[in-house]
Amino acid sequence: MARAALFTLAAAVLLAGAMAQEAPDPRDALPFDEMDADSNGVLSSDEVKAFFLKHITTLKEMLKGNANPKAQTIIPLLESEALKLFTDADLNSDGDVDKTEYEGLVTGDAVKSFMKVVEKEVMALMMDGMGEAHDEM
Ligand SMILES: [Ca+2]
Ligand SMILES: [Ca+2]
Repeated sequence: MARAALFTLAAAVLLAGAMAQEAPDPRDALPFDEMDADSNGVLSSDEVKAFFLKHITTLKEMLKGNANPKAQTIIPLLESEALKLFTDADLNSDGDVDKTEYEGLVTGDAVKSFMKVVEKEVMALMMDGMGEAHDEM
């Protein structure tokens, strides 16, 4: 299950990249409606955290036992980078990311470079982890 969920995330990121070479659409990886858990039209930092925690927990399970030292450092890195993206996106600093601010985020460059890092690092670790997993079994 965990593996399937992470594949969904990775696939969404990769698919977004594959669909539009230079311009992957971050909306596919960060669906506003899914992140807006209470459907009030704005993303609170708690909702953003919950969204990433859900995916990061999955990622943690995937990388458990991964011998690559990066497997241990990538989680807090992704977590802080992701939260920073949303802190930066909150242009009027009211603590929430509204639809306009979200549009600014998903059309900006910061989220694109973040997605590139996720794509590259996570996929590399997953490939690595699969080899390790077979060795351990
Ligand atoms: Ca909300
Ligand atoms: Ca705001």
